[in-house]
Amino acid sequence: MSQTLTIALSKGRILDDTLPLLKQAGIEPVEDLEKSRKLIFTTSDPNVRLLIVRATDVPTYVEHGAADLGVAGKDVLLEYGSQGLYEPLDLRIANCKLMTAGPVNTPEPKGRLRVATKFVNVAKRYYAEQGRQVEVIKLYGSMELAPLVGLADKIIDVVDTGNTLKANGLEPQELIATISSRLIVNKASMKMKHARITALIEQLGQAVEQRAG
Ligand code: PRT
Ligand code: MG
Repeated sequence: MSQTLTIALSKGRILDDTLPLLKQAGIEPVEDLEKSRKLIFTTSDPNVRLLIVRATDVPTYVEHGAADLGVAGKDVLLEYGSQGLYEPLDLRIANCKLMTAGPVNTPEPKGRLRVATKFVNVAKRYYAEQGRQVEVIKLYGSMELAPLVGLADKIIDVVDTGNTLKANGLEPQELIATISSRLIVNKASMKMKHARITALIEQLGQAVEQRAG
């Protein structure tokens, strides 16, 4: 049986920060991924290929076994629900915080809170735990706009420097979760390709430790 591995990644910060870790594990793409429009890439290891997918689609590819492994933000995993996946390693990259945010110096509305976010499941769970009645409004991006035009009272989004919030007159409020990217593994692959995958997890774990200094 072949021990070919397929790894799903998204372009941008996750790719930028994952490539050095993969390199230490002996896996390097044979061409420049950021410059290419291709979506499947061979690597220096003839038994490893990389798939480029949207960040939010990584868990889907891995859960269904179209990829054996993937790298996804914990925010994406909290929203997707990770019971169908293994999450063996915190890569400690693409760090940020999942937060509520609202207009600066604005009191909470009296009635039901309206919250705009792409993290609908996270939002419902978060406010349900607090026993707060909310209307969750699904958006796909540019969440910061929603409170400015009266679509919502607050947003839930990932925050890094906070500059995007600030530029839109918003302030970070409640911390929902501290976020980093995780290695995720398909459950069947973990059984069928156990030796190869555990070896890779071990190598990546060492690369993470070295990077952390
Ligand atoms: O961009 P696309 O719609 O394809 O998907 P995506 O936004 O989910 O992907 P990508 O590549 O932008 O993010 C991948 C992962 O990086 C996320 O799932 C997070 O786990 C993590 N991450 C780390 C971030 C940020 N930092 C971050 N700052 N993801 C998004 N942002 C956004 C933030 O929402 C804000 O709009 O970047 C903007 C700038 O942030 P500030 O606070 O520094 O201004
Ligand atoms: Mg983005």
